[in-house]
Amino acid sequence: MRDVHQPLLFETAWEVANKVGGIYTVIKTKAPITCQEYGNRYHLFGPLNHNTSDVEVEPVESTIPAIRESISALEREGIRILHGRWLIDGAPMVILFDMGSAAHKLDEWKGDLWKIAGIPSPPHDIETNDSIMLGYLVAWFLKEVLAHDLEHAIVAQFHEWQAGVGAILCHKWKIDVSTIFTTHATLLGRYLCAGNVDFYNNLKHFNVDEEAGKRGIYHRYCIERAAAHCVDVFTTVSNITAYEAEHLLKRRPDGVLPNGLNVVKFSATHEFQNLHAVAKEKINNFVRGHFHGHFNFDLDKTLYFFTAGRYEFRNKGIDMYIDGLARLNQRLKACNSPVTVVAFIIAPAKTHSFTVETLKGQALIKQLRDSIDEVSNRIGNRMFELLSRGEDIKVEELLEEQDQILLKRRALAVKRQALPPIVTHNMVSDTEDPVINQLRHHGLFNNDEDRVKVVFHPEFLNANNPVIGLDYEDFIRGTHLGVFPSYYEPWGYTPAECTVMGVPSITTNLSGFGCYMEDNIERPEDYGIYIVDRRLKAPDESIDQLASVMFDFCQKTRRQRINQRNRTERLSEILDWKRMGIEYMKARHCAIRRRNPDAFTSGDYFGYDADVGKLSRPTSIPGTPKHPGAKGDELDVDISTLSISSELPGVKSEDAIDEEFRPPIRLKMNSSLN
Ligand code: G6P
Ligand code: 1S3
Repeated sequence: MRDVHQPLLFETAWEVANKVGGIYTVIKTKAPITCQEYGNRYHLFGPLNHNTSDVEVEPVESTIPAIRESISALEREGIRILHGRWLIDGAPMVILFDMGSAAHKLDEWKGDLWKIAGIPSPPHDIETNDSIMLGYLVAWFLKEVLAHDLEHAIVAQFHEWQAGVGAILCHKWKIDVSTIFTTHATLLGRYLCAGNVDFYNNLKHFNVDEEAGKRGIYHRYCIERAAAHCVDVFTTVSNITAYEAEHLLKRRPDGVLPNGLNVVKFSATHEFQNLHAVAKEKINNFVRGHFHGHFNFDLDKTLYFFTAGRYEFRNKGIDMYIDGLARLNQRLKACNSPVTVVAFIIAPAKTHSFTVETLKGQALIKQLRDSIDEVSNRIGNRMFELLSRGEDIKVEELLEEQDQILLKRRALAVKRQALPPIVTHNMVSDTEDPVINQLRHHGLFNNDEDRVKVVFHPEFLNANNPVIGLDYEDFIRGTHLGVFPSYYEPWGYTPAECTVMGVPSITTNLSGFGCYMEDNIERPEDYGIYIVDRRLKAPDESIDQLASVMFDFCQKTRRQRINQRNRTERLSEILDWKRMGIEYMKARHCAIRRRNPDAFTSGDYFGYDADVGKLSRPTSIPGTPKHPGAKGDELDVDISTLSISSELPGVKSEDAIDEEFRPPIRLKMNSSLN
């Protein structure tokens, strides 16, 4: 019998060493704890994409004979494989398949998939073709490993529908591996929500085949649904997606594997506050250039809000963010607020390049800064000369005429009539762009009297960007509030990333992250996690709630903001993979047990301590301590004892396993969601 206590673990995802979206973050940030648990028994399967793997993966030969032999077996059939160390924390081993080298098998495999699973695949859907090739290569490889390693049990986890074919084949080919399929969203859910559908109220009633057919994704949907049904353990990333999967994929997930982050703690507690100040100064520089000619607001009283992510206008709540900003603008204007909000929207769209106006703004402000530095230098030298000779300084003579002219020219150059642009790039289709149209609809044009200014940056950030020269992480640090009022968000890494960097954020009770925080913290808002109700409120009310949260945030003093950032940052411990990873362990144990029931006795340890309840309010609630000497905002519970409530089986006796499913999640929904 194979050793079930020291199994080999293989995880498959399209995003292994290949960044597309959130799953890359899951796999990458989870690697350290999985490597710690499995050591060299852990491997990741993915596609070989030279653009990324050439810089992210160091080719090395495997030290494990069964892996080497399996690689050779596939290579003998013409498959090109890169085995190497992924150069990230934990340095896991990856096995990347060159899809091109398997193309000669594609037709045979497509026919086979139809024959054994009844899953069709149209000829020109490249993504589906790739997922079929990945699935067949992974299943083939696993068969080889089993043939060459007779010692270890194997657990294979498949992420998202693109990896689903491998799960289906493990079942159909009766490969002796314990399988887990984890979906990070459902295809239908994403498509339905992006349209104007009252999704959550109708979840139980959709004719899923018909809806998938109407959207041209029936074959992909078949892969996803079959994978969910073929595995030993089916999981999603949040309760809300579990509910969705139950109705759209027709299998209730066995458990929820919430997403964690690899939390890096600074040795000095206040280091992250210093980093905020440094990054904010860089954003200030951008703002000076971008708003030149209309820079009539005080940066000391300016707050930076942002939303960021995949450009899914409705799903990611960009529509609601803009609606909320419009109301915030009215309210700040109505009360003559001294505060200005610069609201960023960072979501990649099709663009040609930066606009000349955007580049010019940064160039002008740099020129002004350089000229001032030159002139100050000359003045300094003059003063030094005079004083070293014991002469007096006549202040009015320090600035020479040519320098006065230079500075006047620079000052004239930064004047302009046109308003500061609302978008930094030339869009491929400006007139049809939903963000720009919504900004136009609300008249958010960066007028001088507006208290809310907007900047749409339709490209992800990086430090080499000539306009906002900051990596995404540094940019987040420099902001004051992340705003993510998503309608469809299985988890939502963006507010979680804000949290671990001590930046407060707004999320919704339709996002996995928001629900998780609501479930685990008594008053999330005290920790800088604001949750807008998009379930029970009509859209207009939700927008009002969002605008109120933003308005109230604008009333905070600097001291209160600093205090709140401290609390937010402390929450990072509950988002750490060290805690979240436990759910992955449970899922793996459960899969192994289901496949190998005879290998366990009832006393075998798989348990984790039961749920100990919610994180209570911080002791310094609300806001800044008002009295000198008031107690700080330490947590009054030991958060290391916190555990999420998961009904994943695996902790009870074998008999109980199948009864231990999570009870159906019943969301209370308002009927007027749209
Ligand atoms: C951090 C820095 C402080 C700075 C503050 C600004 O806490 O350590 O030196 O004053 O950020 O906070 P604000 O919310 O106004 O950007
Ligand atoms: C999905 O990526 P998305 O942004 O398309 O997976 C992410 C990782 O699990 C999750 O955070 C997100 O909500 C999903 O939507």
